[in-house]
Amino acid sequence: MATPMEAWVEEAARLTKPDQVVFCDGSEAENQNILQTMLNQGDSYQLNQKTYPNCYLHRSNPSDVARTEHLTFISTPQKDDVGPTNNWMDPEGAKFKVGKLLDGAMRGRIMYVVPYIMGPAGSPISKVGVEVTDSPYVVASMRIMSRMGKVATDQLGNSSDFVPGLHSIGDLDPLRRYIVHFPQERLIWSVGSGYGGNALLGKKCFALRIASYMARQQGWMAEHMLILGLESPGGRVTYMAAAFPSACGKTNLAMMVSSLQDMGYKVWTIGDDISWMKIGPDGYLRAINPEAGFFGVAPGTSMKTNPNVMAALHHNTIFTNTGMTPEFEPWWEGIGTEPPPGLITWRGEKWDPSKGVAAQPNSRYTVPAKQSPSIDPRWEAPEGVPISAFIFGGRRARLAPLVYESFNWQHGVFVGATMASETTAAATGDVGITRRDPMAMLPFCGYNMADYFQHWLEMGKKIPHPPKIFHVNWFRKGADGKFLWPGYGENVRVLKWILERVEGRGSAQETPIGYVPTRNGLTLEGLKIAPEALDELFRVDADNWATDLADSKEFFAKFGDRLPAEIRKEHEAVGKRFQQSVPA
Ligand code: GTP
Ligand code: SPV
Ligand code: MN
Repeated sequence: MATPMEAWVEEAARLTKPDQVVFCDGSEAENQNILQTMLNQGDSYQLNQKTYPNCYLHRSNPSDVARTEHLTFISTPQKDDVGPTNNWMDPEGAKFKVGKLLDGAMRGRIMYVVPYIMGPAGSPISKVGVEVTDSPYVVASMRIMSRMGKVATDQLGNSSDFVPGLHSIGDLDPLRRYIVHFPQERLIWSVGSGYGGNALLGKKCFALRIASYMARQQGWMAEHMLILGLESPGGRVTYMAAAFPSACGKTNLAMMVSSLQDMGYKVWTIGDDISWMKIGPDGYLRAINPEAGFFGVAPGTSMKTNPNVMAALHHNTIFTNTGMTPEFEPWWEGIGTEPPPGLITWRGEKWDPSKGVAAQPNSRYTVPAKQSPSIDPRWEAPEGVPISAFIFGGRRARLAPLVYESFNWQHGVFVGATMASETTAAATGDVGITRRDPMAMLPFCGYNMADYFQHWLEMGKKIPHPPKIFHVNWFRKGADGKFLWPGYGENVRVLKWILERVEGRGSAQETPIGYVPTRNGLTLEGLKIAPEALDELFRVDADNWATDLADSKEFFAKFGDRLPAEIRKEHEAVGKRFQQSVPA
């Protein structure tokens, strides 16, 4: 008798008609084979094996370098169940339309079957997925990003409890590219892209879109959040999870080298992108990182900004769309060295400064998490780590202060729901446009966001020791257009204040938007920053906030009656607090 997994694989093969089906076991020998196939396809290069052992560069199709949100769909019978922020297709129509593109898509190709676990093997919070794909690059990447192969097949056994994902690169034509989720069937279909979140189906498709839908049904949370541990003097570690939109600093915060190390503050990494959380027997929200690797933004990564990841990247790493030096080493803008003579761009051309950047702005590295010197000894703890603080944030050049604390859970949910950020290169489309992005989940919530806010409100009532909720902004700019805050390793100063607030210490002053640190609340020793810059960093400008409240009101109106009354109440309350506060 075929197992449920084998039966589904057979069905997928009947549709896509590959020449051959290969079940992956995750072994090193198999990996070397897959990497060789990648090299044979001509879009990948072996990097310098002396300085970058077992490292590769992959170039994706130039039309396929980021998530494509306008081609990403949630497919449910009722359109209203996906809400105004998701693209919708009816399941029958989607199966027909995308089915036609998948029909025979793997002719002449190998179909790899990739069983994988999201989360540590054996953890009660982990889940199994099975991706079939015709891309060896996807197989090699999934091997780094998840627990892949035999370990997953063993965990699954004869069970039908897995999320199937059917992926084919198709012909890579954006006109025939679709990423479709069927949350009721817990099924993913992706065709026409070989890049990141479009193709590594365990990541955004399963661990966020499908998992967020399951989490609401089952009373847990699947969030676009990093998880870090802040060690304080004496060695105690306090865990925090932070949601920032794509390319807004999650990886960098999770892996930072603290500038307050001498004072005894150090940051440990659990995860850099996704958090799955369940209420533990101790009444705390327990978080695991469902991933096993980091798929991080390369440009801007250097020994100065993120030495931990730089140390991790020198072996067993796949680089995607970075530049390459004549010594076969990866190179990108902001790596900390001058562009060397003979530099090759991500498109494979000789670099010429007049023609722009050498590395694609969304070029990335794929590296095993355990290679980071900052990896937390508890990063694979099956029960997860207890979360004491949630941190929301984004790129707000003018509005949000460096940090503020919400008054309570309900207000904190409102703070998350009113998040907005300037768009980045992580998705196709314009860069630098401010858009609403609640909880950094706008592109990743697998159902109606009004129901998602309701789920957050309900979780707050159920968690005996709920995390305190904060908001940060590393990206505020001065009149000269430059960032006011040095960011990166200096962000630990903000984490330290957050820790103090969690512990009931830390000095703060009340403003209409929440508690902001007092001038001596934030540890500034050893930091060169002008007092005027600090004034601007903490300024809560009533006019700017009025404009933003009008904008979020318009955004919330899209949800109609489905929007929870609590969100509307909090919206009115902050407006009132501004009216009552005496202008400075
Ligand atoms: P995804 O992987 O797309 O979800 O992104 P992410 O949220 O992990 O963002 P990441 O840490 O990769 O940072 C994205 C960009 O922001 C990089 O170019 C970083 O150099 C830059 N960045 C990160 N942290 C800071 C900071 O504190 N200050 C400033 N100015 N830039 C930062
Ligand atoms: C993001 O865009 O938030 C990422 C990269 O983490 S991707 O895997 O492409 O979604
Ligand atoms: Mn992300």
